Amino acid sequence: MILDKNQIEKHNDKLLSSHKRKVNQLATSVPNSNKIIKKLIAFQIAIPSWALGTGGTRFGRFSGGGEPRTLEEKIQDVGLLHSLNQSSGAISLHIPWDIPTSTRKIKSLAAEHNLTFDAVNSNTFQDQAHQKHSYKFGSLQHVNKAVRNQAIAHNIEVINYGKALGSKALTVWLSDGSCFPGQLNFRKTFQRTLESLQEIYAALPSNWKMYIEYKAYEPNFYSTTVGDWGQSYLYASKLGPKAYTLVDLGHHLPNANIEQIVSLLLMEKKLGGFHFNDSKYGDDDLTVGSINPYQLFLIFNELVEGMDARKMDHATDLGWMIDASHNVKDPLEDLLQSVEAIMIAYVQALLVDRKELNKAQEANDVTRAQEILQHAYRIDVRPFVAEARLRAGGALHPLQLFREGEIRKRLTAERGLKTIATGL
Ligand SMILES: [Mn+2]
Repeated sequence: MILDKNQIEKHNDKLLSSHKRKVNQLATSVPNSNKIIKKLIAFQIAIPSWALGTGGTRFGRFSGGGEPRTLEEKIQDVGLLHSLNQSSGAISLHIPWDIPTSTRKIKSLAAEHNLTFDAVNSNTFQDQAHQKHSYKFGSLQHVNKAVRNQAIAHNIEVINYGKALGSKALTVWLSDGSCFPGQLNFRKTFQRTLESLQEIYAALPSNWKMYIEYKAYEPNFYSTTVGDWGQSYLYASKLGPKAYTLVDLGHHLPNANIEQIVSLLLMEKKLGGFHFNDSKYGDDDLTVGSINPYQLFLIFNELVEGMDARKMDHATDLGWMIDASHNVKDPLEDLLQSVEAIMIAYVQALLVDRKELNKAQEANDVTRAQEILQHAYRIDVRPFVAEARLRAGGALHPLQLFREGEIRKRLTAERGLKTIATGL
């Protein structure tokens, strides 16, 4: 389904005068508003193919209507999001869930929707039909070299699909670990995993990055082989300059100071990118900014400060991706909310008075430092985010247009009520 440009224009016309009032008012109290809006237009967030269908839990899954049944339909859904917000210009694929039947056709379909292919993801946390060896006891860590070889070959196959599509990164998330004390020798497990990763790294094109994602627990409940940022950093450092740590916001133990982790990884040139989501308890996969928007702002505060210190390009030097799989919301509505939350946190971080904050920090003025941060956080920056969308050709209020245009109803009419997105 392609959204009619007239529909977006009609929607914008209706909201335009009230929007202009708000954006002008905000611009009077904020310096460099045009520069900020330009940065917002450039900032794109990749949508994962697996977030387009309703997620499930181990207890059940309640699918909605009109979910994408094929890779083509997933691309169309991301195209739809991108036409609404002009900030979702990339899709992140998961192999083998998203193996293209024709890379040429898939590439041209993506181009029609102005989409590029972000990081490709391998999958060695499930056994596939016709797979020779099982990953029940791990993949890249497995005690049997034949199992490790199978997992290595799969990752190289994923790189090859990515090369054909124009991706520039491989994300490796391992469910490898152990459920009981004594099950594994930690040192041997680390060495085996490192050797496997080295073989994959050797197959990486020169202009690619490899993201090593970590996760504290689940599906293993005693140890995880890439369990935290320290372990990921260790692998990434030993692998070489193309290997980076990937931070998934939901993959920490409760109350972890993620912004501090981000700051140090960035300083060490080992932060590769993000999987955005939100959580209250663990890897909850909730909408970005739905539980703890202040934490998201604090993370962006470190990102902007750290990237500027290294003169990095905010839009292109790190990988920005969403990773969520919610159970109760319309997935497209959820993704619109998530992208909006990311944009809001980004602008707020841009509005932090860095000079003043630095002065307060150097003077041990704790109160003043808090005031500076919270001042930026409490500015309602939504008019800037909307203005960026307007200038880029998107909708002033994407969610409203999604509902007014009855987009889900139209998708359901087109695809059916009982559809299940592939891969979930
Ligand atoms: Mn993730």
